[in-house]
Amino acid sequence: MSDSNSLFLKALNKEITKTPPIWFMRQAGRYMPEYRAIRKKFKNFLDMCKNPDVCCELALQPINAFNLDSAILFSDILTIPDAFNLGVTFVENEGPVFTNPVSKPVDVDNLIAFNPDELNYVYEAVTNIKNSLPENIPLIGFCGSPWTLTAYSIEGRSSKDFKKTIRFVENNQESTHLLLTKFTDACYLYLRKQIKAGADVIQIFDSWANLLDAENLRNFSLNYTKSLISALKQDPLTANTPIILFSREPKCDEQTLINTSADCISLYWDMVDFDINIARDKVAIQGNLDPKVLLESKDLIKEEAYKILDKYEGYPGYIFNLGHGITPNINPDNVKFLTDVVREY
Ligand code: 1CP
Repeated sequence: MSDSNSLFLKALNKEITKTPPIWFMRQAGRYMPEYRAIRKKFKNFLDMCKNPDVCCELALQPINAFNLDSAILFSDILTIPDAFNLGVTFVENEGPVFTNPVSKPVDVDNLIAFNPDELNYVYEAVTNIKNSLPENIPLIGFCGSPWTLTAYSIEGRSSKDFKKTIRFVENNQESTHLLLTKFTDACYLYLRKQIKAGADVIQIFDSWANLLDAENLRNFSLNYTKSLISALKQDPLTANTPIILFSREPKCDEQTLINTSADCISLYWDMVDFDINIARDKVAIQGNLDPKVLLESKDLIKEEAYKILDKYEGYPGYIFNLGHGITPNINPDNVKFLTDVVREY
């Protein structure tokens, strides 16, 4: 795909665009009636992710409904722990539950070797989606950051504070580093295959970066994300694929995020003090409307969207997005309205 045809690729290339490209984190999901209609045919969410034709249909739903500037692969970040045989299931109203989590250091030693071909269903979905999209709409592939995958794999479920994970990390630093290394290697092989299958852009979700203090953030999260990005940038097959890093409320400064060598930083909704003058000409910026705004009136949605648009106006490489994913309680009409507001700004 040539950059000239895609607003999104232009912005990732740090160009000023006439109107900011727009897509939404979790743009496919339970808030859409057409998603729920398909979802109810599957008991287990992961079974749905393992069906490439269904993933293709789901990834296209928001493109057809809102005419967005990018599609994102329909899958989940927990496909990698699933391929490590940690027994990932999704429990109704509870989220992910691992039947076989990492509980002690020996569990890390005994992990099976990651075989990227176990996730062929993901690469097939990528190819199907890519073949179904208009030529000028790029496709984002993704993975969880090594740290975020580690947190779920130790905790065995979602949690507000990931206490079990924090305790494990404090008591077993060496094993934690080994687990992070295994996930970093797996992410590299996984993303490489997504790109080979047709992904135009990669987003790395460090959704639990907020659990770590400044020193641990560097040790357990950013260093591994940086190695992952570096491996992709050194590989001729993946070197030119732009990488977006979403890091939730990291306890670090702007330059530290820029130093990961990501091409774009995706800002969490409350990262309002992030200084774009430090980031200018170094990275593109994506974000960061508070998703809760989409629960409000149209007037308020417009007002809040304009605050964001005013703030980033003229920034070389700005992509409009939410500061976290769309939640199931959001009305799709408001998503359509917001898209129009951004386009007409
Ligand atoms: O039952 C259902 O319908 C499941 C809901 C759902 C969906 C639609 C889950 C379960 N995952 C997904 C898809 C998904 N997940 C996508 C593709 C859809 C799109 O973006 O259009 C992506 C990119 C993800 C990424 C993902 N999964 C993240 C990172 C983004 C973020 O929100 O920070 C995380 C943390 C997950 C884990 C996950 N998957 C699903 C749940 C309920 C959770 C746990 C969230 C938590 O711990 O609170």
